[in-house]
Amino acid sequence: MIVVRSETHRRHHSLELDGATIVPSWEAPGRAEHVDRALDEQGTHKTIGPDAFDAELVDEVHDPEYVRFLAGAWTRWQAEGHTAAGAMAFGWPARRFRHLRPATLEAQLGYYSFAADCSISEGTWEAVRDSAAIADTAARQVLGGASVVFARCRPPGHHAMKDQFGGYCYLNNAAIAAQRLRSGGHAEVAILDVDYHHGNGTQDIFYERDDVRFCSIHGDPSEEFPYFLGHADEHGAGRGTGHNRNLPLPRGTEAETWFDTLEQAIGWLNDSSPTALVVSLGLDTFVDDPISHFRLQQPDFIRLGRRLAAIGLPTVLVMEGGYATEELGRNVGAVLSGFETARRS
Ligand code: SP5
Ligand code: ZN
Repeated sequence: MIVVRSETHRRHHSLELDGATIVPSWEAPGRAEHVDRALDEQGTHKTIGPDAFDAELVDEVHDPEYVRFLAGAWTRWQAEGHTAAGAMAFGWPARRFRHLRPATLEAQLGYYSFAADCSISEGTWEAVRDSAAIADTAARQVLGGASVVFARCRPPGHHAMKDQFGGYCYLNNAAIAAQRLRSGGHAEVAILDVDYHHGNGTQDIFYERDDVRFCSIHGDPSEEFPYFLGHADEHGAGRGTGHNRNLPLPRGTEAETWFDTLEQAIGWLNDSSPTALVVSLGLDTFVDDPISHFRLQQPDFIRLGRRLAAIGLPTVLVMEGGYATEELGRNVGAVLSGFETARRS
């Protein structure tokens, strides 16, 4: 399988709130390092680096002002005289506040984010930019004729809204891949999100569009992050009505129920006859994930890879979450080898 990756992610060290304490994020460089090592050991992959970041493409799925905000945030944070090692919001335009964009970087952090689980510091933008370019490059490889490509993105992307970061995500890598497939000629693209958390950002970006259909299987937002989006009654709006589907499941869900739900998701995505597939591949459904509560085991990831391959579409696999860092490499490797075995036969 073609794997797209880069080392720039190492410059991104995020912090997150844990109760009232700031701690190093679960979303740490070691995640990608374990994945890269495991895939190198498998030895069956062709590794390439990302093409240049395409700002025009990214502006089709994100607010250009937001992208500019991300790109300049660290410099502005320092210019405003802050000495903290990471920039993070502490005030948001919650109920009955006005949604006007404030002037300072400190205040704009709240305007352009929805959670205090990720920060911006030196190197964050470079990592975010490369991660987006990795997803774009993977989609271009598929447009060039590859049957499946793995985009080893870090930081992840599916929580990133049109103009808000959060959930360890800044730019929406899966949305960027889907947009590239659209502009490369695929009339209808399907996005399947199997991360433990709802892909609120991807849903937001395509909610009023009928050319990219989105389905997410995730922990019920009534008890899981991102809490305020991801319910079963969110079907899309305007032209996009009927093109969004959420399949929330309770904490403790076992593989059997999860794979039954996967069948529903795939059946629904196929209803509109898409010609290309983007998978938001979160591995935090793993039984030993430290922040998640589904119960998939390593062999289940082989099964997942086989099932994704059987959909039979040109596919971009985009890495999202997964915080059992030691096992993450083997779990990603399981999906990829399951996929390849099925597609060869
Ligand atoms: C891409 C992705 O998987 N993002 C997930 C972001 C979740 N961030 C909030 C997590 C809060 C979990 N708190 C767990 C505390 C365990 N002691
Ligand atoms: Zn997740």
